[in-house]
Amino acid sequence: TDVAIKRALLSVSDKEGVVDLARNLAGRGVELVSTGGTAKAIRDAGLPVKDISELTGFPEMMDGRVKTLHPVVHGGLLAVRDNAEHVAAMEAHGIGAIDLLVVNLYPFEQTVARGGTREEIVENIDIGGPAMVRSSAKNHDFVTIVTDPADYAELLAELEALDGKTSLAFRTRMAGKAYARTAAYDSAIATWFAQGDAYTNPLGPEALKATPFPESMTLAFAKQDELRYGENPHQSAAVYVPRGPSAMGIPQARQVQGKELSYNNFNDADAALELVSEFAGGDPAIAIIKHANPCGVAQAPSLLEAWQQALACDSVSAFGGIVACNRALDGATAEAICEIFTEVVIAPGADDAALAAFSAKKNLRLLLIDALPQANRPGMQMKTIAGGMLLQSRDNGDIGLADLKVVTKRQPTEQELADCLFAWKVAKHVKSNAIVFAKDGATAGIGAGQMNRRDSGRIANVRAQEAAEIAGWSASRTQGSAMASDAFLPFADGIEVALDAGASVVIQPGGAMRDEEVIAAADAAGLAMVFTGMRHFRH
Ligand code: 93A
Repeated sequence: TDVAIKRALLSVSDKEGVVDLARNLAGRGVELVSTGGTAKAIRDAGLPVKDISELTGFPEMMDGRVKTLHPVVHGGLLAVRDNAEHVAAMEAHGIGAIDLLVVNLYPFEQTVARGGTREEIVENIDIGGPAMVRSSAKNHDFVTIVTDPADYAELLAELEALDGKTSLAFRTRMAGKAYARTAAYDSAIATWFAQGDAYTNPLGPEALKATPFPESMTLAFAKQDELRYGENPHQSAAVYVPRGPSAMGIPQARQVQGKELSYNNFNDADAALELVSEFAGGDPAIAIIKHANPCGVAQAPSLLEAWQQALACDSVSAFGGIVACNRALDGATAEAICEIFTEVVIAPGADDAALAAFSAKKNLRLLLIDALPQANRPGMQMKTIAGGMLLQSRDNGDIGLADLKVVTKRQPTEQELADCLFAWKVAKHVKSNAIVFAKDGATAGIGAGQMNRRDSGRIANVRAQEAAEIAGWSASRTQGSAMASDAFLPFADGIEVALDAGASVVIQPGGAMRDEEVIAAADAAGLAMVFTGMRHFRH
């Protein structure tokens, strides 16, 4: 099953290493055939090479769109060498066998990535290349296909070891790789059509609405980094990025210093970044994240105050936390952050004083991004389940003052409404069931991830009391706070949670069967309550 290489066709866009390969092949007495640019490169190196047009009897034409699409090429690649009929057809039509195909495709992905024009992108859809790749890979019993310059060395080692031949094992492996390449290539093309880039795709952004879940999704991502391990040391993990344009996020961040990012760092840093992005363009804001949940969030006139207020919410949990800011870091804030052990800090920039402060903490991972991701951008979220995958559009739901419906007799004050909206933004980023108390632009207590809403409320309350003890405050910051609940309060006892904590106003979606009872309980206690009409489950 070892097959001798007597004739090779080389047609590569990425010319790297092709001349050295050609030299080695020629030295072995392999006849070389090639397309325009590749033939020129080989000829310029003083090596003998035949033009493809000599084989086909046609010039390369139509801007190169038609150069190898010819029976003399595909017959040479597809003919089954030990099939008498195939051999007779080759003889009858003057088709010579091609034993080795070296092809890499027009740089479609790179053309999209560098923001090429629509014409450039379309012209970089390779037709003849993938056709030959697929022909050879199908006929791997006889033909060797190499699509990656990184595999030239192995090909030569194979020829060296097998006296000018390749093994079936090698050809089979390369054939599989070849189909993976053409699949990814077509997927990138399909993704470009589906993404509806307003500038380059004639379908515009409408294309995205038409195909919210492109079939090509699973092939639309490229591996960026292998991680040391996953959520736990016995799990493997990697970071993938879309092959097309993507939102700004942790994979796009520049790591200025610190240890390598772990899987959990990525996950937590993402949660932190998404949360502060809710405050883009607003006053300085900071979020501290632990295990993908915020343990303190604050917005204040200065970043330093925001840090102090966020930390005061739960300084115990903040140890080893992930910190994100909605603006560039300054020296005073950086120094304050350095006072406690912090795993990751992420911000859209840092001044020299901040960089100097962090540099003293060698292990702290500092990530800088060009801009915050847009909180209300469209996008997908995926989760695998046994036997399949769930895809949903991301939770980009956004409400403002105008969306709030006051349902109690007492109208909330302006300050209470501001606290409500702040608590609501944070609750959106807390795992369900989520209860968040907030006052004066800072979280006062956060309860996350409990199986019932009352427990989340209790935990938020206990945390707030502990924070008050640590800070030496006379009362917990939940006194006079807003309580946000990520989903409706199903029973009147939800109001008791608010009262226990001393909250004065409640923000929740509303829409429970017992809304009337819940409203009555709030009225009886003199609480104000607003409905958002929108839920923010997060699991
Ligand atoms: O435009 S094509 O789709 N039509 C073809 O017939 C064809 N044959 C090879 N592109 C075609 N190719 C591609 O040309 C190869 O896949 C390779 O990427 C490139 C090499 O061209 P050159 O040798 O002229 O630089």
